[in-house]
Order: sequence, then structure tokens, then C-alpha cells
Amino acid sequence: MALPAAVIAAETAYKPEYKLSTVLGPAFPWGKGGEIWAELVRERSKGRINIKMYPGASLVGGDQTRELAAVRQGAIDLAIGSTINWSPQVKELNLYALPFLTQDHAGLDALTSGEVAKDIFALVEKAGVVPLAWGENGFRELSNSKREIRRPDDMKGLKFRVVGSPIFNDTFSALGANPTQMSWADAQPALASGAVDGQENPLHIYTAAKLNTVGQKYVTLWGYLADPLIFVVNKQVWESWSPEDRALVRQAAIDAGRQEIALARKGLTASDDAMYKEVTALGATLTRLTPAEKEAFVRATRPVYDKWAQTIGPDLVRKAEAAVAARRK
Ligand code: X2X
Repeated sequence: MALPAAVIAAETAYKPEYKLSTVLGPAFPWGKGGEIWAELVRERSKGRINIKMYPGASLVGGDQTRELAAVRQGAIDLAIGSTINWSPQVKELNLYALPFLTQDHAGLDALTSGEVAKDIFALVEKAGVVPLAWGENGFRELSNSKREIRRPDDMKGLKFRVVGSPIFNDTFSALGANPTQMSWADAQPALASGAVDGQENPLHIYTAAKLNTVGQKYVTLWGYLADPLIFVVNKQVWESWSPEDRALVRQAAIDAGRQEIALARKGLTASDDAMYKEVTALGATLTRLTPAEKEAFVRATRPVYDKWAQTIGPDLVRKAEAAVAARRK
């Protein structure tokens, strides 16, 4: 017997595959989070919603700063994106790139929950995509091939690969370094050839991408900022789903985000410092700054903070500062 037309229509409303964009693959917490999300959705939807992950920002030819626009336009169905990569489109996301706004996980949690998170999600939604949950890339530490960095002066003249938001150019210029903006795909060959001397990324990326093998011998723990990740869905795709499907995709994103954040922090906590040992075991010199040494970096980058606070919006920045301070108590 033929199926009623309404049943056929409902069934064909699902795409055979929903494309999920990430910058990093499953060797990294970020890509692992994508795998977990896809798996949870597949299980809970009993296979109705089939998500396939495309790491390397490959759906936008590796140009990670174009990812958000591609989700909005429908070339990408879902994404787990870094606030850094999307900040050229949503200027308020530069909040997370303000140097030394927060320097620990508690402070970071304050920026991805409560009023600040609500404001940020509203802005992401206004940019034309549906935000569902938070993840984390992590605190971005400094590495280079030339010398140990303890003072801003040590950065003078060094070429650093930076990510795709202009605030990073300002920060590295303020420290006396020469920043060059490029994608992660271009960064690795540039480090290998010596076209750039250094970069900044979470230690999980340092170890999984084996940055020691491209000469990155010196690592300074300065914890100047961390980029959260945001799980999003294209609006038309979202609206094509039933309320039940939407609820399960959202809950799966929240659950995957929680697991991903735990992976991103693994080995980087007071009770488990395995990641620092791993970096040292790879032969890198790991430099921890004293509070006074760190203060010199805070001071040197303060004009950048103040300038960008105007771009981001002074009200949002004040709200974020208050949220971070409240967590410290
Ligand atoms: O490009 C980077 O440095 C990375 C992988 O951390 C981001 O996508 C922000």
C-alpha cells in the first residue's frame, strides 16, 4: 500500500546528511566534541538526523573566518565555531579576545553563563544562526622557535602567526612583535618553513599537532585569553525540524559541549597537570610567569583592551568584568 502523502513529505523533509563544520578533527577536544554531538543526535533521533563532521573548515576551503557566513547562507548546516573565527562577523565576540579579561576556568565559566552568555547568544542569533550550547578551545599559550619569553621585550621582532581577528594584530603589535594573520591550515607550513617564528594556541593543540616538530621549542604560559566554542545550526534547517527534533539536537549539543569542555581542561587543572608534563616531555622549555612578570604583559596590552572595549560595547565589557570578578570572590 502506498504511504499517505503527508507521511512521505515528513520523511523527505530530512536531508540524507547534515554537514557539521569544525576547524579541528577528532585528535583534538574540539573535533571530539563534534563527534560526540553527531553520535548523540544519531542515537536519540534513531538515525533520522545524520550529522557528518567536516574538520579543517573544509566546507569553506579552510578559511575559518568564513564559516559563520556559510552557516547563515546554508552551505553549512551546523558548526562548532570558535568565537575568534566568528568575531569578524559578530564584533561583540571579540569580548573573549580582550587580553587578560579572565585568566582561569572559573572566570571563563562566568563569561559563558548568565547574563553575558545570554547577550552573546542573542547577538549570534541576530547574525542569522541558531546558537545552542557552549564548548571550549582553551587558554591560548605562546610558543616560538627562537627564545624563552618572560617579558614583552623578549617578543620584539619575532614573527607570530595570529588568528583571523584584527584585535590579535593589535595585541601582538603592542607587545613589539610582528603579527601575521593566517588560517590554521596555513599556520603549520608557515611554522615548519620558518616563515613565522611563533604562534598562540591551547596546549592540547600544541601536543596533538606536534608543534615541537615544527621548531616550537619555547612555550610561555601567559593564559592571556581563551576562546569558547559555540554550537550552532542554520536557521532553515532548524525550522525544518519538529519541536521534538529541535529539543533533542539542543540537548545533545549541551551534553556534547559539557564533555568537550572537560576534555579541553584535561591535564590543565590543579588536581591534574599532566598536559604540562606532556609538553615538557616533548622537549619544550615551559615558562611560567611570576605575577609581576605577567603584570608587564597586562600593562603593555591595556591600550588594546581599552580600544577594543569601545568596539565591543562598554556596557557588555563592564558586565563581563563584573561577572569575572564575582567568580573570584
Ligand atoms: O586557528 C587557530 O589557531 C585555532 C585552531 O585555534 C582556531 O580555529 C581559533
